[in-house]
Amino acid sequence: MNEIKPFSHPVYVTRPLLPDLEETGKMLEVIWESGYLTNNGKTARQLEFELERFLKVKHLSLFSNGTAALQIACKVLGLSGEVITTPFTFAATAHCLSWCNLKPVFCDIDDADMNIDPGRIEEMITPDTSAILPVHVFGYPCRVDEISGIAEKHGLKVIYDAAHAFGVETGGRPVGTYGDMTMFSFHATKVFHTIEGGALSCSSADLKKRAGLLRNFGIINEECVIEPGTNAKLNEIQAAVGLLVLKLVEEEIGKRRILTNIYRSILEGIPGLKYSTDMKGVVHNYSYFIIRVDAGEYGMTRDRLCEKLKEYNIFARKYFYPLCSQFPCYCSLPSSDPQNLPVANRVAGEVLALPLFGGMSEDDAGRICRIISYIRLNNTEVSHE
Ligand code: T4K
Repeated sequence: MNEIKPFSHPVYVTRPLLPDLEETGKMLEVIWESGYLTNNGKTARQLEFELERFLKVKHLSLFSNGTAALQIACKVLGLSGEVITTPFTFAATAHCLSWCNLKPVFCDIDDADMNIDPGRIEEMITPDTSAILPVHVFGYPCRVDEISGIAEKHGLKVIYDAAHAFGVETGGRPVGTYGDMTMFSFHATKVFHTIEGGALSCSSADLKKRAGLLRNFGIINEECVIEPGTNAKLNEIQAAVGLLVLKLVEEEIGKRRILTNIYRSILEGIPGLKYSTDMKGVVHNYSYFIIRVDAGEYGMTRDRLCEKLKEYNIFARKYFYPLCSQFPCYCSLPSSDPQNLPVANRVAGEVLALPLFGGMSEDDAGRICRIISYIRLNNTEVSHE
């Protein structure tokens, strides 16, 4: 195989979807004229309305970020004691529990979808368990029906972390309609974003009302503050960016689908690499492209491949290594014992998120695959142009 040159520019795991600057300027002019910059303004209310339509959910509240939204969901649902969650997720999932004085209890994951394994949840339940916090990791939906069944049987609340699952549907329903509350992240690295931001989809108007109160200090009106809330409001400028990004999001998902299929078709021929495919009955959003490296078969560990890719200017990411259960703040919890989490510990050593964003060209996706193949066959240092 001919030598392949590194990219001349860094290729990151993702790049934010950027709306037209002139159009953004026009939106900002309107906000400037109004002199109204935050506190549940007109633009934020419009975005809330449009997202309810887009995500096909009835009661959606916007927040300053997904982490704050998760914390507020825990407060609104009055959780206490222990919450069963996955260790294979971003730090925010476990941290939101700690910030609410809740104890994360880590449950192992399913090798197939890398989500919490419903078959392992019941054995993690104790008299102190108040809820389950599953994550639709990389936008692949959890086994929601099994989770609902367990929650109902044991009287537990369910909050879904759908940070990666904007627009995803399963079992003929949008992900935001499962569980008591569902959190979406609108961080710049997400398929849909408001630079920083997030939302809660609530299963009732009452829950939405309470979440709205808590994001604004618990203020009912100028003379009545009903409970200790926080400040987790989305401002008007970020809401305006959200409205513009929302117009582009379907096209973005379409481009990512094409790139995903290019990755799949070329990587299929490389021994030792696995990747997820589309699931029957699921509307996907192609938020991440994850490969799993079998070191024995591929001839190199995931860590070595990740380092080699950097020599080609490709900045893949080891999402989600280390596991939350390996963090110093959680590693001494009984549920963090690697013997309790054999699948998660293995998977965390195999995964690598390859670059995936609409602004990437189809040629770039093909070239990344060829580099991955080349690295396998030529385990040597590269020469830069
Ligand atoms: N639950 C789950 C399952 C989550 O994944 C997350 C967030 C949350 C909860 C919490 O939601 P938020 O509170 O964030 O709304 C990134 C994101 O910062 C984080 O939001 C996201 N998960 C996580 C999976 O990815 P890092 O530490 O990997 O970000 P960073 O800065 O290394 O960015 C990754 C790459 O993206 C960079 O190499 C370059 C590119 N990038 C990044 C930014 C910020 C850009 O090109 N432009 C940018 O503006 O966490």
